[in-house]
Amino acid sequence: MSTHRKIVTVEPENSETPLDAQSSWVTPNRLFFIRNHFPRPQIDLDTWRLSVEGCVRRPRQWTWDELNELPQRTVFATVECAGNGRSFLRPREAGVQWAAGAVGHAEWTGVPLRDVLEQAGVGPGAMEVLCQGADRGTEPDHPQPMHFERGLPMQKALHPDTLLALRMNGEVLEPDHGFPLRLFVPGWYGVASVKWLERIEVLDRRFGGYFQTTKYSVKQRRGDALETVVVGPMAAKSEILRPRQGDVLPLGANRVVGLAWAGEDAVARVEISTNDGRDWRSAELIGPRAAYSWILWETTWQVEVPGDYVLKTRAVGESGETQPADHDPLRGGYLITFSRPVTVHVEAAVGAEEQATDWQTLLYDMNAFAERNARRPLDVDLECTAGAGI
Ligand SMILES: Nc1nc2c(c(=O)[nH]1)N[C@H]1C(S)=C(S)[C@@H](COP(=O)(O)O)O[C@H]1N2
Ligand SMILES: [Mo]
Repeated sequence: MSTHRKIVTVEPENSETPLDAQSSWVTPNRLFFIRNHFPRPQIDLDTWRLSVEGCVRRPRQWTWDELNELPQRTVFATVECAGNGRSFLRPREAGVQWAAGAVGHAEWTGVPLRDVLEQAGVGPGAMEVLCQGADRGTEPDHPQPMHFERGLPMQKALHPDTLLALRMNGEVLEPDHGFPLRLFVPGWYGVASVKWLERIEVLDRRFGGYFQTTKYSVKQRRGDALETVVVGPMAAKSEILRPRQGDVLPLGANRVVGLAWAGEDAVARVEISTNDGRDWRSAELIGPRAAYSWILWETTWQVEVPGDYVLKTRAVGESGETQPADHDPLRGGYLITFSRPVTVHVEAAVGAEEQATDWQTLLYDMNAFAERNARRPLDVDLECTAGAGI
């Protein structure tokens, strides 16, 4: 079990959570995945300001101290990178080759974006809130330097849970997670949550920037035509944490444990198949079941016959949205939510004792793990595994 982030690319850092070490409801900050498009910007808090301008009656700036003094709100939410799981696609899609771990769950605390927009007085005709990070750079297909920036539709911008986040799991944001300030858009793919936020511009039009047109958009069929849709809300998805791909299991009772999330919704149920998707039954949901948040699930799988088995799961959100069986090619390298098979081998005589942990023991292990890891120093010695996953 690895307790380091796994490096996928070194410069800029893109690293993922080893999901086999993800054994608590909240992902410890030191294990939380990092997705950086450009080198991390140098920020001097003495001169840093958040400025709010554009279609507002009272454009103004806030210092970090001023933001910290405003009323704070806390939201628990899962964030997934829209490209998470890309390395499992065949044929391969261009982009960072994530395994399954570009996803995490944290407690986010900050000032509702709405409060700051209200102070600035949003003008009529406002359509999107352009959020600009301090980081800049180029992409192979965009040689002119640009900031990382995204336009957020007004309705989501004004939602009371959309935050100017100052803290993550109770700690001031780490540099790689956007210190001093990031936008946090619960239930949406990570790309919406702009890090190192320094400029907000209220627009009376849709923003057509690189990170929502050339990148982070998918195609959708509409009648006979294809339309381009900006990546926004997260789709329902589940992961099997144990057993792992290739595990050898004993005959009898085996526990299957995992995670599931459903974007802005709570998870309604998780279904599991142990015969490659032919038959499905419900797993048991464990712990808090809440909008935005992932949930742990488990089930006991009684196996009578030795052999190879293909396990699959599918999450169902409260709106009824279900994880698909296959990857829709129109999604390209994004929204990779198909039920990925986990193949295990069942044998008559492997240590049955060891495998049959009961739930109380697992919960104890998880809490102990979270305790040990929540407050470790942050200068983590990073492990280079070229994106190999769980
Ligand atoms: N300024 C800035 N914000 C950004 C990014 C970035 O490269 N620069 N990456 C985005 C993407 S694609 C994701 S998935 C999340 C990742 O957040 P994390 O690195 O804190 O996990 O940040 C988003 N916000
Ligand atoms: Mo992302």
